[in-house]
Amino acid sequence: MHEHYQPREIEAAAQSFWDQNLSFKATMRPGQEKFYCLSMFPYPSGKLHMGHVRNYTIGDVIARYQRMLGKNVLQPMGWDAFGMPAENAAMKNGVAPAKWTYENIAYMKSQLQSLGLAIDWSREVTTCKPDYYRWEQWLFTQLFEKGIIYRKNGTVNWDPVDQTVLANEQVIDGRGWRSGALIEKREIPMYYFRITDYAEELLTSLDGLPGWPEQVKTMQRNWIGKSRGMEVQFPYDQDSIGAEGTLKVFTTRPDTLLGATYVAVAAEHPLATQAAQGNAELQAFIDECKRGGVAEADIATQEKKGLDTGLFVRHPLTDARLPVWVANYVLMHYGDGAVMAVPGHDERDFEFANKYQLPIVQVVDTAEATRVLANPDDYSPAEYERYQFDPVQWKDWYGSKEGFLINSGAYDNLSYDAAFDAIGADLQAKGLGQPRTQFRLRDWGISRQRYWGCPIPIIHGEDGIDIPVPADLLPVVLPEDVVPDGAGSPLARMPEFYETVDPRNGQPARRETDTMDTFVESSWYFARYASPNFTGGMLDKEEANYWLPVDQYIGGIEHAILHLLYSRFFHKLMRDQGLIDSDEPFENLLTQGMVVAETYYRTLPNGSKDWFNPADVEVERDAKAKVIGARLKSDGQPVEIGGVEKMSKSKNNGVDPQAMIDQYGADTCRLFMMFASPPDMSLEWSDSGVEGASRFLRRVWRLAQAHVTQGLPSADALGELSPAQKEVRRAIHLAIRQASQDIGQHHKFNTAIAAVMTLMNVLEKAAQDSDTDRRLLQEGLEAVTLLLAPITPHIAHGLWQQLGHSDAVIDARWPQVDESALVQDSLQIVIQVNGKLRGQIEVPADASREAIEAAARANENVARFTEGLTIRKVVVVPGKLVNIVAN
Ligand code: ANZ
Repeated sequence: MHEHYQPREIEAAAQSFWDQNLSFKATMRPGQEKFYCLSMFPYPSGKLHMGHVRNYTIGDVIARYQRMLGKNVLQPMGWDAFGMPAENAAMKNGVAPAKWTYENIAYMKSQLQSLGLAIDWSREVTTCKPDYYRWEQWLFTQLFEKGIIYRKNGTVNWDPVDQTVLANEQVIDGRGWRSGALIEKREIPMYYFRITDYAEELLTSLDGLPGWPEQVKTMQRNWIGKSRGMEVQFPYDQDSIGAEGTLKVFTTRPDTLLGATYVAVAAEHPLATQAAQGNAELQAFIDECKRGGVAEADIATQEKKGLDTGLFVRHPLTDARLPVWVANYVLMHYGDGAVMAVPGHDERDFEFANKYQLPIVQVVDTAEATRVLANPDDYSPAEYERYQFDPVQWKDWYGSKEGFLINSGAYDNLSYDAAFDAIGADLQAKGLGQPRTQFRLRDWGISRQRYWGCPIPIIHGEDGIDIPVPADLLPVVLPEDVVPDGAGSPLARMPEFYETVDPRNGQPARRETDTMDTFVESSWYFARYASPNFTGGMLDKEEANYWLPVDQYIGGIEHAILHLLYSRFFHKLMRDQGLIDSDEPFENLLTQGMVVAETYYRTLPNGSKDWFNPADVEVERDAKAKVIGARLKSDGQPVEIGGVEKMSKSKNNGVDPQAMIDQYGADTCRLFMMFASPPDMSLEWSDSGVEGASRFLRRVWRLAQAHVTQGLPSADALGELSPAQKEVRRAIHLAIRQASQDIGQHHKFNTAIAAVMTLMNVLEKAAQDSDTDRRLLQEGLEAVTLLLAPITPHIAHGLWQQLGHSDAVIDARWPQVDESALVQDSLQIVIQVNGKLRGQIEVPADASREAIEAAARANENVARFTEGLTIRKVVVVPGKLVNIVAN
């Protein structure tokens, strides 16, 4: 054993031991409890960043800990390998996306391996390989035949110069990111997953996931967005529209029907199209709306704009004539693409009505409104005015269902629920309305007009029929030697790819050249890990049912909505396909916090900021270690301190994990990450924190080394211990108890590590004279090794051997608390007189209240501070303190 801690050697030895012994190869072991621990797989972008390292370390610590609890652990890893960055890199460097991707994978895999993760690499899954995506294509064909996948027209961003479809993030201020051309909206045929069929189940089964953060479940619920409401029909005013018919709207507030003062339709709505004929101004406005972004968030915040169509509809209950407007805040693809506008109670309608001088009628009186408006004398005129007209005050009433109807004729004084039913019944009787539940969730369009993705397995017959590629002709292989040039999809220009024959009749036919959204691959990889090399189908059912669901899933909060929702959806699709029995993929979810670091910059003459990497900056501190300034190392000149931010390329504050691993070793890196903060909180990068972690490991090594070089103590029973020895043993078992609670119950690795540090302080000071002392130190060092084993597995591997064990520490059990070691013979108790600390006494641990009180009264300090006073009361808190109240 080296005298000094040498991580490079220790880590290489441990890793080669694990490799040679296939230590992390997982196999089904019926009868043993399984634990499937999964971290979200990386996109192979080039090299690992600190967020990856944190994610995979957290997962690894949990996996190793669960193994020490005796479970059969599976921890796999793979690559989310399709995606746009590979195409962008290809265009920049002239390298095929496949080559770039495979090279990145090779490098990042070596980085992951250097971290010493307990991964079963025999299960590695790479989504851009045909042996993976062929099953995705197979599932696609099955779902297409079932009608769960269908084709319809969808709107895309079309770049007229590059002649290509752009992703939303490639459109900047309405222009193509490369060409700068104004983007047009185009309708093209695309394939959709009918996820809306599963909306209700995706919502309700969230209730069966107690192991998920509440916040994530709320985000999913909001995304699915279930609204109970009514479909209301407004009959056409025949004079203006010139035809019979009704305008359908969806509303969640039928109780406000009498407050509807106009109706608004989306730019794409048929009534808008009709009105625009011969109305150039309206047509221009409609075109402008259509050009706008498709993102809902933009629509919610943009300035409300509209135009009167000159058409009217009739109010379904009062027969009043209501004008039809085209408004930019009405979405064509939500509800019926039209709204009944109630400016008295809907914020958007209110803003719009104010702008265009449309009538505003209040029909629900909330308690506050009632109070203010009914007692004008209690309020200043200004206040009273505000309550009537200030949008901020109105806002409190918008959306509020707490109130009673007013200005609603026969419905006056009804509550929300009563009005919903009464108005609903009257509408139904007239055939002009019915209750409807509506989801915000849309079907999932998965067609992408890109090259580097999984080909959609459809053949277009000459008769216009879509034929799913038969199973025996799968996979449809994506050619890998293509370098895209940014001008449209290369596949659409490759006859050798798209020319094929119709499987029904052998006639010439054309293959679909779109590829799938890369979210599809990441929606089922967790299931493929159960049987990654299975060639008989998508999943080996026995393996899948043994390993799934995932017991612990770990990843970034940025995936809280789409990835998790799609994975849950796919799990249910696979279940309904008979591939798997469970309903949900992830039993427990841990969303890790961000990795953040200080930022530094200088402002350039043009006002923009030039960001400097923390590694290139020297921080100046005052005597109290407070940061007072920073200078660039290269020129010694000051830089501004920009505050702590998420590590990112744009702020140039990323720290390369590889440099840290190379300098300090993987264990230091892992220890720092786990010690600096609990996994769900953000972690601030700090050089001194890394130094501290390294120092601690050196201390552990040094103490063990000193112990071992004296020869290991005998393994005899400890026998009778002195009070000091009892204290050492108590410290050992306190640390075990603390670490077990912290890790087991709350994933609080940071406080578990703190407990080990406390124990180390005790062990370093403990006597090492007698054989019993040395046997105690052995017990203490074994505890330190075992408690650190999930976190710093390499040093633990080495220490365990040095401490005389022939088995590997990965096969050791998590240490057990010896309750008897926690029992104290005597306790230190604090004495207060009138709340002020006046002394300490030592009493037997089992002393009665009376005995403790007597000992306290007998204390000489107590006598001094109570001299001349009368003791009124003595409060005894057993095990802690005695407070003597005297005056
Ligand atoms: C009248 C009303 C009065 C409304 C009121 C709200 C408050 P959620 O809950 O998200 O489902 N709406 C309906 N279709 C729309 C569309 N295509 N584009 C924009 N807005 C639309 O929202 C349902 C409400 O959103 C509906 O209820 C409708 O406005 C509006 F005090 O009808 B409401």
